[in-house]
Amino acid sequence: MPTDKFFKQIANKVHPGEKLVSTHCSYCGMQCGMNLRVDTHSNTIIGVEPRYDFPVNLGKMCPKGVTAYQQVNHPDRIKRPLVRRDPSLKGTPDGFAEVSWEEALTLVTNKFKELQARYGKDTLSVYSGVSMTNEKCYLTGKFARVGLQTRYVDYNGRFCMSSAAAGLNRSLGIDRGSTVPWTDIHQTDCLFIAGSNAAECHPTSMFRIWEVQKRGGYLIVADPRETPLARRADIHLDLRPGTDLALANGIVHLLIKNGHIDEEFIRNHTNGFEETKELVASFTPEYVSEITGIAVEKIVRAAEIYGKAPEAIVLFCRGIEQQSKGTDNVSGYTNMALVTGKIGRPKSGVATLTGQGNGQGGREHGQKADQLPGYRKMDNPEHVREVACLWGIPEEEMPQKGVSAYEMFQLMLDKTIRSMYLLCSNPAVSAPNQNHVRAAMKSLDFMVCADFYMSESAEYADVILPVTTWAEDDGTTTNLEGRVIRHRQAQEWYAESKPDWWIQIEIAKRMGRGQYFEHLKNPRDIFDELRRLSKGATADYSGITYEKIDQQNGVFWPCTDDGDQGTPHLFLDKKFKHPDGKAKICALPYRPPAEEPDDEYPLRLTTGRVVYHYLSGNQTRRIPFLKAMYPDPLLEVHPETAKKYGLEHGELVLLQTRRGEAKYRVKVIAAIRPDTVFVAYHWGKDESINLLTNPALDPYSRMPEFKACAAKIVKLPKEEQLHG
Ligand SMILES: Nc1nc2c(c(=O)[nH]1)N[C@H]1C(S)=C(S)[C@@H](COP(=O)(O)OP(=O)(O)OC[C@H]3O[C@@H](n4cnc5c(=O)[nH]c(N)nc54)[C@H](O)[C@@H]3O)O[C@H]1N2
Ligand SMILES: Nc1nc2c(c(=O)[nH]1)N[C@H]1C(S)=C(S)[C@@H](COP(=O)(O)OP(=O)(O)OC[C@H]3O[C@@H](n4cnc5c(=O)[nH]c(N)nc54)[C@H](O)[C@@H]3O)O[C@H]1N2
Ligand code: SF4
Ligand SMILES: [Mo]
Repeated sequence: MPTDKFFKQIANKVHPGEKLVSTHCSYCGMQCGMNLRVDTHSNTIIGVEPRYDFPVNLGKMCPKGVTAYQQVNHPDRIKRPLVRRDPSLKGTPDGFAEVSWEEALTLVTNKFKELQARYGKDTLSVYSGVSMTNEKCYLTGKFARVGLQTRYVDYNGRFCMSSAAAGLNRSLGIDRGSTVPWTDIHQTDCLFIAGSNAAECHPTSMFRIWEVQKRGGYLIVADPRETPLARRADIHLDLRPGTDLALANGIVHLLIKNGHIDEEFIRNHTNGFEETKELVASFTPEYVSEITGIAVEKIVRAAEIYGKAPEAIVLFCRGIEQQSKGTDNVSGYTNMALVTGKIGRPKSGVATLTGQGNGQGGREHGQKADQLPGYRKMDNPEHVREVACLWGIPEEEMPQKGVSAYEMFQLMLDKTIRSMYLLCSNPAVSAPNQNHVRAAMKSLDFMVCADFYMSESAEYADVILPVTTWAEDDGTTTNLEGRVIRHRQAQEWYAESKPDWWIQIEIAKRMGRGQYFEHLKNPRDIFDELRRLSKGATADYSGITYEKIDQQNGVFWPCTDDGDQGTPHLFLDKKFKHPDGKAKICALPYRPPAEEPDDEYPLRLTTGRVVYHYLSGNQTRRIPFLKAMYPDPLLEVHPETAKKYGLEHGELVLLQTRRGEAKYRVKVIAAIRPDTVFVAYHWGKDESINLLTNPALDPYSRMPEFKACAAKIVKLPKEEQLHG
């Protein structure tokens, strides 16, 4: 692996006719470094090349990354604001007319004011996402609470990182996704990876993962499917969906039994060991095998390898987090590191693989219903006072905390919420229990959607506001390591589109709240405000500047003053972030998924991703190469199960759960458990697997159970086969 001298930035290098703009991929939390190639005659983006000078990806990119630039000048871009003229066409892309920004913004603010006058301030809601810069995420929280003065703001991270956040906060007292920088990953002796399809979802991590094995280290993977990662693993723990907590407890049981624990570390730096020891006592390999379906020997061997490894990193992802006990799963796997003391030093620790590009930064700056910038809490009066003071609003004007993303849709159905400002998310594909969510959006009195393409959700809007893409604006994101990095504008704002921050400031002004927003003229102003506000808070960015990011190739938070270089490794001083400085080993009783298979719905359905598409698919289903590689969703079924139901590869079938149904073509594949089926969720309308998923929420994180519910396959008559 290269040394620092290779990491020379070549931003804005110009040759006649072409310049390179150093930036980062728009998609996943890896935030791979790349240069956008810009034609200087037309000032348009014409291509991309990976950056070798960014230490995370070292010149590597995945199929989504290398085609991401094709989004920017795509013919499907929305060019001007759209206003719905025909309400009867709600739920379709038709019935809109192009209008000027002035007309659109006047309509939006008049409607907002009218609804608030009739039904109170909280009748408005803001539903956001984190494929946006820190500047935009921060401003969105302020826009909702200060600009629109509503309590109802939440975001798609509820469906993504909320269990990781709740679990890490509970165990370690802080939620910075990774306790180590990514440059540690390949240097460890054992990687224990649970619920991650990294080869498809964080592909540029793979060279580091393989490197561990090349160096003689071990790879252990817990996943109901034999993903590319699992296939190469030394041990594949092929568990039943939704049974992770039993596995985690079982491994901790064995670590204790085999004496692979660090008693001094436990004594000096943790609480909760005795209760946990007692709780896991019954989680013998035999009992765990019964619950999870994993062979006893594999469980025993996995615990032995992790226990004996001098250095080890536990990695987890949505496979364990998107469950109604996702928070417990996170704390359960984190217990492994805490009882062995394999945390708080280089090459050992825990990390969640953050999903969206700014999934880390976006969850720190106050878009969440119960949270304020810097990771401050709304139920802490001191935090509320500090932020109100910094925003310059009277403390009593600070709205109360709201409800989580899925719960907002429930409030729409009962008319508590009558309007939504939606940006950077496509819940008509991504939220669970779609029948309910689509009905909620349809029931709104007035809906605004800010997007650069028409989306399944935008079809429910009354006004669509065209926004710039990631490549047309400056700003920062925080990658899966906790490293704050810079995105740079490579092209002028497309057609009449505007950045999200510009739109929110304009709306705030028209709502009579301009005094709190007018001083913010560009992303840098917003970053400076965010920085100031974060001072002294958990996610402290106060020492981070755009210049320092350039000099250091990114800055890891916390970074508390000008002289601070940032914090790549957390807890080197063994000080965890609970008030007593100790981490919490959690005693977590096992409970099954909210819905278990039965006679009527005998299969376990789990959902996730494929390498070619991103989230709701609204960005990737338009890119010719990606679409060609994976045009439609497929139902993965084990050959034994296919035989049992008489299914052929390629056959169209009906998949049903208690909440809904959809038709899929069968992909017969041995790389899945016979009792489990899998569908990727990147498609909308009738193909959406979220018509079927279970909205059972985790009690702490309010995360829905995307990863486990009961389903059945119904064969379709021959005639339907031909037409489907
Ligand atoms: N190509 C691609 N890459 C992406 C994204 C994308 O949409 N497409 N999205 C990004 C985002 S936002 C996210 S959140 C991440 C998600 O990244 P991942 O979490 O890696 O992706 P998923 O496919 O949702 O699920 C991961 C694995 O969990 C397994 N799994 C299912 N149920 C269980 C279970 O009960 N226990 C365990 N242990 N495993 C289980 C699945 O079989 C799957 O292989 O990816 C990011 N990267
Ligand atoms: N069944 C099932 N469902 C899931 C999951 C699962 O594993 N299984 N995973 C969940 C997870 S982890 C996630 S992260 C969610 C994601 O779900 P969504 O948030 O719905 O996903 P996206 O496709 O990213 O939606 C982003 C939308 O905003 C637009 N957009 C992109 N950038 C910007 C911007 O800067 N500004 C504005 N205004 N718009 C922008 C895009 O065009 C797109 O229409 O899905 C969740 N849903
Ligand atoms: S791994 Fe993630 S950040 Fe890197 S190129 Fe692929 S999608 Fe983009
Ligand atoms: Mo995600």
